[in-house]
Amino acid sequence: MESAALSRIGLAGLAVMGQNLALNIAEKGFPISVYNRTTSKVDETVARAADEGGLPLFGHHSPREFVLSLSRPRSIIILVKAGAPVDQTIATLSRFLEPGDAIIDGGNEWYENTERRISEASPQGLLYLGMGVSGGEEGARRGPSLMPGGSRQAFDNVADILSKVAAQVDDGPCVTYVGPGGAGNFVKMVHNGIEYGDMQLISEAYDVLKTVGGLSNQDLANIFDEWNRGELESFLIEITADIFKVKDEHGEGELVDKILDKTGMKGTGKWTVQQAAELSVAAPTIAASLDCRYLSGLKEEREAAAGVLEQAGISNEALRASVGAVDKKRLIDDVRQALYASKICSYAQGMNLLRAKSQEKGWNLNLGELARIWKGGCIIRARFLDRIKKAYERNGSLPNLIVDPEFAREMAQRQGAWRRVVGLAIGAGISTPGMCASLSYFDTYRRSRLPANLVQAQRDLFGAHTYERIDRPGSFHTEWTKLARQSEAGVGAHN
Ligand code: NBP
Repeated sequence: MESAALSRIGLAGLAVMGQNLALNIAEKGFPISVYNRTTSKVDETVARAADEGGLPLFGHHSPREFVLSLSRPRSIIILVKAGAPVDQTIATLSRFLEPGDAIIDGGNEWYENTERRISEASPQGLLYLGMGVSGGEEGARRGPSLMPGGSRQAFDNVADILSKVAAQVDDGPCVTYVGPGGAGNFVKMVHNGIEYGDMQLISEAYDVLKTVGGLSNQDLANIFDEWNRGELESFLIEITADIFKVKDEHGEGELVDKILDKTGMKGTGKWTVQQAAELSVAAPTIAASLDCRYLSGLKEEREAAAGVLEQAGISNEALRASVGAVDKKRLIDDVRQALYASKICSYAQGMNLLRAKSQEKGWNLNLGELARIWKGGCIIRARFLDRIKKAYERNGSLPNLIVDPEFAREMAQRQGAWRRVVGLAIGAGISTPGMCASLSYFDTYRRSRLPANLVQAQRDLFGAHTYERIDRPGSFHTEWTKLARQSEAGVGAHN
């Protein structure tokens, strides 16, 4: 389309995400200019806009013309590969930008890169937003969840556009000003960490139902469809049901059984676990999902290990047989409950990681509002995010989702089923690291007395690290070895 007037917004980077988001913005009635380093993608996007009924989208091959085609103050969304390509794109465009103009990086960027770019942009008077975008190709085109953080002014300049472009749910568009600095990227990173956890937990539910319950792909498709009509209703459950239905075009059976069991990853899950460790926040379910991806990558080693251990007498069949026959109907219901309870623990970990970072950085993150903007558009969108939102609305300083009265009740109702599934899986030799990590997290968190007393005693014995007592104030050190020897010799401390 020929540009008659200046565009309201620009978008640079026209791969999968950029093209679709640009078409979405144009479709919502905001004239948009687009640019890409490789100009054929500009032409491709312009052609798509024409095909889709002549959307107000204007392509530019030159960065200068692209920038000058925007009304001021200018707002440019960048959707290129994270890292150096973002710096290169900023360098290309910023030569033509003027004070008050804004750059909005929509990539999966490391939050500290955004904070560096905010300070680099500010001497030129440029505003900067790091905006998490979730929902993949379909979300970008039909309505993503948007997590913008950084300059409040840059957000306000495009708030009307973002609100229309984002997914819409019952309580508004799936976008909010997340917070200053790299808050938007950090929130997107944790979203992805939670996504790793959800996917791992679903894969464990599948494994238990298939291996212990003997369910076929058709049964699994039906069950996941049914689950998607209840408390587990979510995008990931819905797509999982669909996956079980797809036949293999190259042979018998369903495609899912022909897929190599090696999971890929791009890094945001690893960052989430690294940040959890940095902030001393326990995130065992997310960490377990990351570990599982690493172990899945060792396909050849695992095959060799299976052989060695089978020779040593560990057989899958014998382990499976050791748990005996199961009541399928009950197993399916138990797994549903175990999945739900495990999910709550995983989200509790992610939310607590967000809160810890918010406190460290002074971001003032609103956890209930973040749960709300994840209700639509993004990969972890789910019915139960509304419950999380409400839990934080009831109590903004809730220390853990598990102790919200409603979630506490739900955990209590499901813990029997949850323990049965984990116990059964352990007995049958089916690894369920996510469900086990969630259950251990739950049991560790809810027990007022842990065996940490013994660890403190050990630390004091070998390192004189001292310990506190439960019955009197102060810090204490004991000559443990000397007293133990005296005790052995019958010369106890009280003699
Ligand atoms: P990619 O991450 O595959 O990046 C391709 C784009 O980066 C192309 O436009 C390419 O231009 C541009 N680019 C590269 Br590579 N190096 C460049 C450079 N040095 N200078 C200028 N441009 C450069 O695209 P994507 O999958 O659309 O993702 C974009 C961002 O959104 C990423 O940060 C990604 O992590 C994030 N994200 C992706 C998804 C998803 O589902 N794909 C979901 C959510 C977030 P060229 O055409 O000239 O090579």
